[in-house]
Amino acid sequence: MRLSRYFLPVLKENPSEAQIVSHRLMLRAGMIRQQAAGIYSWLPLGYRVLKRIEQIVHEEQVRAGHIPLLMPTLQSADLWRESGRYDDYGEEMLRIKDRHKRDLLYGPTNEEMITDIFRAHVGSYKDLPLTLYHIQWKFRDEIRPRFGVMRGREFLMKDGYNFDIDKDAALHAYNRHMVSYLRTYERMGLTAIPMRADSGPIGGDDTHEFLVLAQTGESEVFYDDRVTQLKLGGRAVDYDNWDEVAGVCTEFTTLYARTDETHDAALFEQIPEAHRKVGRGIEVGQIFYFGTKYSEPMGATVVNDKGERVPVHMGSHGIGVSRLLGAIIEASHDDKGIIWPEGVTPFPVGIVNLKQGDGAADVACDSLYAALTTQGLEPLYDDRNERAGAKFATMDLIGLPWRITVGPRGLEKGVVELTSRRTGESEEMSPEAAVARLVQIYAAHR
Ligand code: P5A
Repeated sequence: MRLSRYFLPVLKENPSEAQIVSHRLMLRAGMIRQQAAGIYSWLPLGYRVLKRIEQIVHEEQVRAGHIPLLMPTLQSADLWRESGRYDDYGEEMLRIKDRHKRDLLYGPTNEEMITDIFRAHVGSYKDLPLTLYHIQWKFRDEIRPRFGVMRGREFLMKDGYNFDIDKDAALHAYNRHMVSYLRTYERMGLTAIPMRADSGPIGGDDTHEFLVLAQTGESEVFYDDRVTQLKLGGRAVDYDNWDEVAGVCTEFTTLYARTDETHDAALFEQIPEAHRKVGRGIEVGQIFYFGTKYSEPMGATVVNDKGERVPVHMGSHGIGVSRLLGAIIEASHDDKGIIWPEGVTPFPVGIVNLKQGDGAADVACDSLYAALTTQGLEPLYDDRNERAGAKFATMDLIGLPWRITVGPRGLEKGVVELTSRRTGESEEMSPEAAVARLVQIYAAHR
């Protein structure tokens, strides 16, 4: 993409409405625009990151054996009357009437709708296990929408629902989600810690939230700091192997890590003092096992191997897709701007032409552009007639992890400069070597 032809409305001034750094940087980098309280347009740069995050979520869900579909944003109130949640949900639910005076709502979550799909089409234990998911906009009329996309009213969620024959099988689905979430967040460059939590209006006893540690987080968290060192790494996990999947979950949930909702002071005291930490975290996901809470009242049953009709055991599992942009920026920025992890960056690399209009520099930039694009690494090429300082400031603000700087002086020696946004370190090398280096770096993130 050539910056001269792109739409990147960066702001020079700090927007006064933004209280936390991620919100400020998303506005300044021209990623989002607020349309009403807690409701945002996704401008091209923000939209690219959102799509990258969705892509990683899809890949890891499919890897775990989960099946994508798409349910609508609007739902019939009748479904929610069946589960009993229509009245319980309260003011957070946006209720709508159509022209026939029928009650609709903008879905805050989809347990009822997926249960309806299941009961219409599945009748035998032979069709289990089954996990369906989608990535769809939700609406919750939050009393205090704030911090930009972090607590929106309209927000994008990945929500998945498992259907299993009994509790053990459903707990395996729960564990499988935990492992797939750990992989998902790691690919985004995040450390998200599973913490025992409270289930709220979704229901059930077993639930974990995934928290990214950050001063600006809305949840208070209590943890053994050795938990922050745990990594899945490139480990291949066989999602059909119950013991292996449970083993990974044990590894990640044995050290004490809880939100204030389930905090146990006596247990906390048992952590060696040097490792005992109280902090704040951003909730980027939550998984639930709730058994037959929806299948029983809604008649989602299957015939088991003894010929009896039994309600299925279910759980639901959510990732805050749009919130993740905020969480990643909170975890990865400096005073100049955003620092995107390679896994989610809107463009893998930026090209800065120090002397637009200089024949040699223009030709070198064009051929770098073509070579990177051929390798599947579409660059953002700053081809505007601007001062070098302004071009660097824009690149630093929008946070592409790598920058190639091209200027007449370097080209005389046959070199360009490859700079890491994270470390600020630069290295001179031939344009070909710079492309080869980037291909190598990104190979690990694709
Ligand atoms: C699980 C999937 C559920 O709704 N039903 C379907 C279950 N869980 S949850 O914890 O309530 O939400 C899942 C994740 O969505 C994000 N989230 C939000 N993101 C932005 N703005 C909001 N107002 C908002 N509310 C929830 C969180 O990341 C949460 O973990």
